[in-house]
Amino acid sequence: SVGSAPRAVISVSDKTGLEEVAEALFAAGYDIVSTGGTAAAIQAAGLPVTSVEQLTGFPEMLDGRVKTLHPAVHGGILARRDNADDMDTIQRLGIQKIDVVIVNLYPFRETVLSEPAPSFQTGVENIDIGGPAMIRAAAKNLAHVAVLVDPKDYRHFIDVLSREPKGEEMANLKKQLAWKAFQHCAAYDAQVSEWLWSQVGDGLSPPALVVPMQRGASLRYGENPHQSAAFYMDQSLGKSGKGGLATAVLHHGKEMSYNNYLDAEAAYAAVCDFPNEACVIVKHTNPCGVGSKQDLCKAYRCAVQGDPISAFGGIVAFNRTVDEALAREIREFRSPTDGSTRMFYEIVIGPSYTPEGLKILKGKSKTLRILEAKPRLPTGNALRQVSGGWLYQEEDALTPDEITFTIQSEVHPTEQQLDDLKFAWICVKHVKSNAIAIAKEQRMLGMGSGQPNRVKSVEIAMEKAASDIKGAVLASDAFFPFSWGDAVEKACQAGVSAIAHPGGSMRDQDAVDCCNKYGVALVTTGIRHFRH
Ligand code: 93A
Repeated sequence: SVGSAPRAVISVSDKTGLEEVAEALFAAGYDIVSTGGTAAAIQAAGLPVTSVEQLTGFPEMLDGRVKTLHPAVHGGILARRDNADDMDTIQRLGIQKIDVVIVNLYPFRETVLSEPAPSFQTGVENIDIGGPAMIRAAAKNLAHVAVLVDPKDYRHFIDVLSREPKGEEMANLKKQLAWKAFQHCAAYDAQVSEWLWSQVGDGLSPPALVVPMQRGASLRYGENPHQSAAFYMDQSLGKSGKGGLATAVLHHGKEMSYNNYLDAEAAYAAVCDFPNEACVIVKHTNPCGVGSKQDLCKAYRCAVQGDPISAFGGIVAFNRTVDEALAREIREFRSPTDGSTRMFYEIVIGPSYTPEGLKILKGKSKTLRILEAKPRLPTGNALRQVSGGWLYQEEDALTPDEITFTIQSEVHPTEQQLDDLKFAWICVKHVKSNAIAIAKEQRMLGMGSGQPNRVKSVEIAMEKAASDIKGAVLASDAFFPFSWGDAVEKACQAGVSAIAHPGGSMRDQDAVDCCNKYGVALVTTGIRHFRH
């Protein structure tokens, strides 16, 4: 029968606020049509409700797969009120128009993420079909139909409905509800697609629209125990063989923590920047030991000796295969400051292990995490969060090969010094600003990081380099604002033989004059490596 009262269809899995909105619609003179569970809840609240079966003349069937998928529902939603043909058609077919659609979908995401993981079939059955069809139909007919997908919007809708049910405010609200409705369906479909992908894998050509983030393992906690955390995998990178931590294999040890991921990333990014065999040891995302030697065992020893106290409990990264000899070295090496204690590490990470090497490393400790990761390639993109948004930048992917080291001083650096400057330049790129690295013979002797004033970073780096500083080189991630009596002169007086900085300061000439006075070589790179 074609009644004259306005009509609302309500079909919700999340029944929050249901009673309130149904009551308000009833008070405004609406007939309410509902699916099984929703109708039962409305009835229980003491309100009259028509079941969707009564409306369609069909029972809910196929275990509820087909409930609302019927012309009596969709014709009623989609008919254009200002189109005479549409109105004649539905009248002839005995279909009554539907003015309000309140739908939220099967809790797909909650279901597939619940523990223990549900079966594949359960996941599939939780894909809502009829709900999105109604939401999309109502949103398309936004000129005439209001569609609500979020209980948080009920209150506002009820207010506008009671104030001016057919006025301009309601017309605007319908349009806003429509965009939200499509957003709701799009997010829902993305979740379904992601889950299916995780179940069946890919193998097809990538879809035009890539949903990049895949929630991976939950982590025990974040930077601190009171912060919850998770790893999100970038599908486009992880599966394309570009490597990175998402696809790294954990051969042994405790599960990876949030801080482990951060530190492993810092260590691996740094070590993969070195063209020759290298070892980088990281503590709190800063390289504290770096060595590059043809013999990887030597590189490792140099890295530890650079700062054994900091290296203790650190992350050790290599850019070449970890073999038996190296594994033995890592297992046995004793702290140079305290010969009776073997070094302890959180993680060893490298591109590959020989079977023997892996076996020996596993014997070092039960907890040592042994990670195998494909050599890290620049991801191109770097995202960081600030309140209210995201900051995007291209990753700093420049290596010394792509940088011109221009000599500014009277004294020219020797080949060896230039090699060491390039080595120090890679180190400094991976140290937090203000960053200073002091190096000699392809090993880092000291670094200063994260100081708000550059001269302090220089002092810390010099203190760590101690007496080895004579003849060493120094790199600075940004130019020296002052030289005389400041960073540059202090380094010269301490015995540094060559210095690299980007240049670009108003007082660049002071740095040149100062180095000339002390007979130190000075080069500029024209490239800055801030790392905030
Ligand atoms: O299985 S469905 O895809 N087939 C349908 O025709 C259908 N119509 C509504 N799921 C369908 N719904 C969904 O049922 C709604 O999206 C809502 O989430 C749920 C409400 O069911 P109940 O009222 O029985 O709790």
